Amino acid sequence: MKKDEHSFFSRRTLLKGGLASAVSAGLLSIPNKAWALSLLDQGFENGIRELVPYPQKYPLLRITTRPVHLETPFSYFDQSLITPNKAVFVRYHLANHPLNIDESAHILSIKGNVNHPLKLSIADLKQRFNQVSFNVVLQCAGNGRALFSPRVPGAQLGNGSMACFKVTGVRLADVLKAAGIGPNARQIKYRGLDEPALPVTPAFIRALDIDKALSEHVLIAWAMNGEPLPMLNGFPIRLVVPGYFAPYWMKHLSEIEVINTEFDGWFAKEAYMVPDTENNGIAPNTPIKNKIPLTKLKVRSFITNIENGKKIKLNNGELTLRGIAFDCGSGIRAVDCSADGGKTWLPAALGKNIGHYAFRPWIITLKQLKNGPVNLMARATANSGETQPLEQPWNPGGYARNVVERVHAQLES
Ligand SMILES: Nc1nc2c(c(=O)[nH]1)N[C@H]1C(S)=C(S)[C@@H](COP(=O)(O)O)O[C@H]1N2
Ligand SMILES: [Mo]
Repeated sequence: MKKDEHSFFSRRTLLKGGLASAVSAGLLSIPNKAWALSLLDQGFENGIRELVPYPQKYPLLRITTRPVHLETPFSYFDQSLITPNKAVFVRYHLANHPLNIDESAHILSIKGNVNHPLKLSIADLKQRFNQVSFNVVLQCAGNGRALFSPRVPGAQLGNGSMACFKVTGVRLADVLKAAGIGPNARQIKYRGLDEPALPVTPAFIRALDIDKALSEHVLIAWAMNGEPLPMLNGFPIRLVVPGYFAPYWMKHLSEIEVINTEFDGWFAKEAYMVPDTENNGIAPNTPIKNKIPLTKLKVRSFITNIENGKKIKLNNGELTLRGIAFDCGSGIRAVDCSADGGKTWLPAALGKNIGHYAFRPWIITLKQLKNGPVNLMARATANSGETQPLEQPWNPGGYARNVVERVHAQLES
């Protein structure tokens, strides 16, 4: 892994933020592997989560085997702002996902309410349309689900089902325009190559409103960090919907249909719905009157250099916190930190902006800390004005967690 973790901070930010003290406290010398291994049990009562090897991947934390669901050990988010392809999490709904695809034979068909239905090869996509690249965050809607209280059913994810990487592809809008969208188009309905293992299981088919589909940042992408997509992350092409949760980001994309109605398949009407309340929360065990689809990412931030539940050596009462923040694309305006359970907050210094849809790094050195147990918190505010709640609104799907996370540490001198 590249040792470029701090190239995102200017020298001045580093001096202000106290990188020097982080180095002398030994925080940067922890080898990634050892740290990853110590994360086997992330301490939220889910038992041990093993690191398992898969093709094109570093060992990742196993959530489920069939379908494959793997999380990124949190230490990777402290290593570099860009998640290496081999460390990017993997999530599937259906056990019959493809493991072998002939790129030269892969066809994307555009059909439905269009003037010219298209069948495009990967070569066609690359040749016929303008290529674009930018950095973007991918996050599973259930990221952090295991931390909901009361507990909710579903894959018990820690917070490692997110990643930030550079995508390269063509605009979906350009492809749809080439097909010529007919009148009264409402949505695109789309799928990938995976199939349900049983006939009773609904296929993973998703839909996106036509306005969003035609917006300039939605891509059909074939590359992640300049390399072909790893098989498990959607080879040879996937949809990229910046600022929206991952269920919109169809992997192994094979078919797009322009429709004049609202798609009402299971994965559009039953899954990924949240209560239509101000914060999408509802009291546990109450019926949901109105549901709406979960679309935009909520603002989040994480401390990446302190592991929950660990003993930390202070340096003359000082402790440097580093981390990341992101939102749905307005960008991060501020990150504030607290070491007293939220009574007082201090502003962190923001690092380099590598794109409004990307992770934004931040750093702060807290001073005059005392020995003993401490509750470390980071709270991000987006340019949109949105900020993170101190209590997590509850919803039955365990979706869209964005509470200010608490990292418990034992400070020692
Ligand atoms: N074809 C296909 N695409 C899919 C899914 C899937 O099950 N099949 N799951 C979605 C969900 S919910 C997530 S979290 C992301 C996971 O992307 P990743 O495996 O590249 O991390 O893929 C999305 N796209
Ligand atoms: Mo997901």
